[in-house]
Amino acid sequence: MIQPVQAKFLTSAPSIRQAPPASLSEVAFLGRSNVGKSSLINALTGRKGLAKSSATPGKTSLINFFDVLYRIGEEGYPVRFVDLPGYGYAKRSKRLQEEWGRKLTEFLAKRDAIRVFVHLRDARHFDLPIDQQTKEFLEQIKRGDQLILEVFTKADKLKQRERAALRRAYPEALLVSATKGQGIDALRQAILEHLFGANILPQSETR
Ligand SMILES: Nc1nc2c(ncn2[C@@H]2O[C@H](COP(=O)(O)OP(=O)(O)O)[C@@H](O)[C@H]2O)c(=O)[nH]1
Ligand SMILES: [Mg+2]
Repeated sequence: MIQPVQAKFLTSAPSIRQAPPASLSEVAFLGRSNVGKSSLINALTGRKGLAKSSATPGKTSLINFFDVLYRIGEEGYPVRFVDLPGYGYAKRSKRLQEEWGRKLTEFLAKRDAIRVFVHLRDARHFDLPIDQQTKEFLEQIKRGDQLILEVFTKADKLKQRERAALRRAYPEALLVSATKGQGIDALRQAILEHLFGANILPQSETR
């Protein structure tokens, strides 16, 4: 069992220059505005109000950092989660969208501490060009010690038939629901195994 034992908000930064020193391995959560980034961080840490979730898209323009501690057996595993501003919010002015896009790509490409990119897409609209472009961008900048995890959110909104179709189209991707808890353990496991090695869990517990 992977257990979240501690999770706290560290700080917010408007850009990479104001970001805190990189003292821990970082897990960057990115996706379209309203895809469910904050809700997923709350589910992964078991702390409902940790990252501010909102029904109004396009609100967060800050990069938010959270320090999280997981425990497996007697061992502790510290990580830093980074909640990034959402992209693709149509109601924002073009100039603002471009400015946020630049800020985001700069952070993703230059923040050395990032070891995992968690790329979120809405399970109901999983083939949007902007998400495809983001995926290609991540693949271009990815270093050898970095991992891209493709995650589809809001799985609870899919019918069984749609879920099966999504799994066929993206057999490697993880399907999660922050509200129902589906896929949360599997995502914790994928993140920690990349950061700390595939043998952190007892054999009997691996997927
Ligand atoms: N049904 C369902 N709704 C979700 C899920 N995750 C997030 N939401 C809702 O989607 C909206 C945006 O979520 P939020 O986490 O703020 O997205 P963010 O903008 O990417 O940080 C909120 O109204 C959430 O309640 C999920 O797994 N299932
Ligand atoms: Mg958010």
